[in-house]
Amino acid sequence: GASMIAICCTAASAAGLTVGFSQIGSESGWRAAETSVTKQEAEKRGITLKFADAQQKQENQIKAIRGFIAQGVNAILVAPVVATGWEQVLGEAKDAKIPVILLDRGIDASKDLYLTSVASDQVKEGSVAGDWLVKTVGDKPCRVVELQGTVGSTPAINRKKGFEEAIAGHKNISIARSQTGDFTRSKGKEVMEGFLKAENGGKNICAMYAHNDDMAVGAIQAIKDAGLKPGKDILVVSIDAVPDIFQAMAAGEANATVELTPNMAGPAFDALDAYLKSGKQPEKFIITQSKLYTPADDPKGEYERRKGLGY
Ligand code: GYE
Repeated sequence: GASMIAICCTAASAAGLTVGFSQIGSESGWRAAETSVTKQEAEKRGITLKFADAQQKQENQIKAIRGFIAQGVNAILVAPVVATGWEQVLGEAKDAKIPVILLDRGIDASKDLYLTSVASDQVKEGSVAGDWLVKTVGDKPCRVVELQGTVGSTPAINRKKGFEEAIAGHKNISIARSQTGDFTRSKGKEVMEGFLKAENGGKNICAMYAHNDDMAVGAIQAIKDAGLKPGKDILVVSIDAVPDIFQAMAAGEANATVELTPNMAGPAFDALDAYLKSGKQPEKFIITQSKLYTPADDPKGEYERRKGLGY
């Protein structure tokens, strides 16, 4: 009722707000960019951002959220490292009447535990990657190796699902091996080394699908170390569109990436501002766009353009 609106809307506009941000870590170039863009977006709006890096551990995220609640922040942003285990701590934020906004990953919990979630359609990202491979290989047999993201994270689950849906109708394309590289370059390289050894030095591998560009960049190094040409002997398709994948594309070492904007915080802060000012309930899921890039899309220009975007 009106009194509720009155209570919720006494808060000033975004300026003067204090927002806690529980960030997963900096496992990838994309996440480092998300962090710098979030800080820029807060600065632009006069928001005081309290930043906590969890070094990839959910228990550190939960601790950080409890700290934000104790400090009485106006709102909490969280990029949830995995999909499960959030009910308790988000229930505490709800009891404290502190709105929570999810960034770039989802959770398996009741939607009334968060104001909104700003993320890409990760199933679509996987199917855009799969569709590209289907179009590229035609009916040629193609054994694929897959580098999965962090086990139990929504991007890893959904990007696998989307890719498998896209190749399902094409019996000539199959995923021969699949393992997590935890979204990092070093793990991506290490897991790819294992795939190459297991697949006749890589001669049996037609394509590598990585759930993010950082693992793909690590895998590209492993392919070169094995004496093969990434982008030619083994096709390389991944997701994020970070500058370094465009550098690889320009060198003919990568073939396709699906863009993921690092600016999740802009839409998040806008939704928060409208909610605090006028009690406006945002869409539960604010979906960012996914666009395919290949070497036909001026990779050198894309590299330069993105270098300035906080990467
Ligand atoms: O693709 C990857 C990061 O959660 C969608 O997390 C995000 C993913 C992104 O490690 O680079």
